[in-house]
Amino acid sequence: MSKARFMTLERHIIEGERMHPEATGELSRLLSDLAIALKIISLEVNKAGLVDILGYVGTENVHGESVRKLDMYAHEMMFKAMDHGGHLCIMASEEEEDIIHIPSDYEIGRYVLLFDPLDGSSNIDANVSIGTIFSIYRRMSEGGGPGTLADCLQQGYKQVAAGYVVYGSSTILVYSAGHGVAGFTLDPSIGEFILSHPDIRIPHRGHIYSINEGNYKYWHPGLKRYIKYLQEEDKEGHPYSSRYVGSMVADVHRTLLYGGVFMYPADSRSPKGKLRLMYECNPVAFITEAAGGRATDGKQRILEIVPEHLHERSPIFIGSIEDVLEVERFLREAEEELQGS
Ligand code: AHM
Ligand code: MG
Repeated sequence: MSKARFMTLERHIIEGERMHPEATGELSRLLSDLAIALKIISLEVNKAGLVDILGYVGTENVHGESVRKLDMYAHEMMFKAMDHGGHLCIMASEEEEDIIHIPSDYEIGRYVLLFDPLDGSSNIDANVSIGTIFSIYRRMSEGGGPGTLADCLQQGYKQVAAGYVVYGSSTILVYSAGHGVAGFTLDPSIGEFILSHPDIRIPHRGHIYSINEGNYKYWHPGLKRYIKYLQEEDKEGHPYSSRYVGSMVADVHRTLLYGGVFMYPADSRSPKGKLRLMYECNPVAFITEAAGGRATDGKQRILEIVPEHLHERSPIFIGSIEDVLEVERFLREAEEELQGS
């Protein structure tokens, strides 16, 4: 019989808490509530091909993109699972323009939840992996009243915990409270997240790059040069392989496990890139750093960016420390050349 310990997400959280006698257990209860929402979304994502849930719902989200029904469903599930637990003072979602208050008949808590309910939603119809991303902060505002926009606009390094779920060939939840990163695979037969990746460490260097190369024409010259450099064959470990799912959660998850670099850069058409700082970049940067990796906007650490708007975007270069440092060097050197010319 296998000697492996059967560790559910619930038990893992409780055991983690025992190591911090000062912990009140509130964060654990918050995460348990969250896990319920994630299981419900996972179930619905798996059913998506069977029921009339695919297709555009006919409205646009705050970024002007078409919203699909499943996005809205995931958004509502997150809200419904989290509004009444008494742990949160405020929420914000990629699918909602304004901050989301806790209904007045429920208790107000000490934590702040930001989430992207369904990332990579353009991939839904093709059965390609999609995901949910979340980020938890402590409230900054004084008193026990409703949370504020300022509670949501905190720098990423202040996250208490962050995680993402990939709805892929199986459903996996990857989570960090800052010390180490653990992955839990959903066992659909018993409806439990089971610890499958106890201590995820990203390799210092990988051999995979991940970027939407269709945008090549619009890139910074340093980035063009870097990608060509990765494709050369006379360097050790080169040429790199190229992988791009087009769902950030899936691309970041692969990068965490295998190493390499995932990039969504700024370009001449999108000076701030595409991905959202608060819902996408910060949580994956928090997890990647906790796994020993690096995440920057090409110059600055993602987790130190001071946010100004709930839905602002940021370029991102994330993954193995040596790979991210290398792309930063290419960008810097090309920039210096441009300044000097
Ligand atoms: P979404 O939040 O609307 O799903 O968009 C975010 C997604 C990311 O998951 C992915 O990395 C990126 O968009 C892909 O963009 P592109 O199609 O421009 O390569
Ligand atoms: Mg998204």
